[in-house]
Amino acid sequence: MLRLAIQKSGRLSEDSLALIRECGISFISSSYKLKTEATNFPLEILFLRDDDIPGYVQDGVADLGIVGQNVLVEAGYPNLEVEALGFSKCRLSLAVPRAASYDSVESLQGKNIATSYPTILGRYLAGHGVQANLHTISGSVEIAPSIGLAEAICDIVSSGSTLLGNGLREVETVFRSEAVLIAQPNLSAEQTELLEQLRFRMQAVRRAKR
Ligand code: PRT
Ligand code: ZN
Repeated sequence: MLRLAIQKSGRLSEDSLALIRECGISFISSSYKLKTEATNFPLEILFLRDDDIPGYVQDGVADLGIVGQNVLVEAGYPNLEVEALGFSKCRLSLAVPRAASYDSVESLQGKNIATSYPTILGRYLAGHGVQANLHTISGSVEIAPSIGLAEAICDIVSSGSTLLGNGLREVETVFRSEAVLIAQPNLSAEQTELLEQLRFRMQAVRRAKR
């Protein structure tokens, strides 16, 4: 038996459920349930907040998970990744107010930057020799410059319309992300065999879409 954790409700949920179904796995899902069991594969599905998924898989509470690489790497468990899934593609980018002067990442030296991704951003800035003051906030990062909290932000971008709507200009891509399948490090031989079956089916689903 394998326990797979997926996001309960959010941007990953629909595509995660669709992928499991496209792998030929049947289950009954209802929006209020926290877990469900597949009827034709030894799989239990847990519905969780995406931020909790890397930790649960690292600890073995869940055997597998589907989560964005941004959340996985920020949580500090990049080595749990076993398969890139090709959906929920986005990027973590630095942005500044449209009118602000900006030449390169060195322009951020000594500045205040608001983000929900202090680990990934801190590593990026250190790699460029830039020291900045990171303000970690968990949501509505894009309003930070207009309320005087920060001179720049670092947040997830997909179409770019949220930045535009808040008078911000995207200046650097810090990290590219997509949804990935993750697995706990201590699967039994039997579970590893099931994981390989699942990965084989996931790869076939992706190939069929190309
Ligand atoms: O409740 P829970 O904690 O489970 O969910 P959540 O609110 O933390 O996450 P959710 O559902 O918003 O996102 C889940 C994952 O989807 C993220 O971790 C990313 O891997 C991926 N993803 C893909 C995105 C986006 N695209 C995205 N556009 N996550 C967030 N956004 C937000 C972004 O934060 C910004 O506010 O959308 C806005 C920007 O979008 P554009 O299109 O205007 O650029
Ligand atoms: Zn979350």
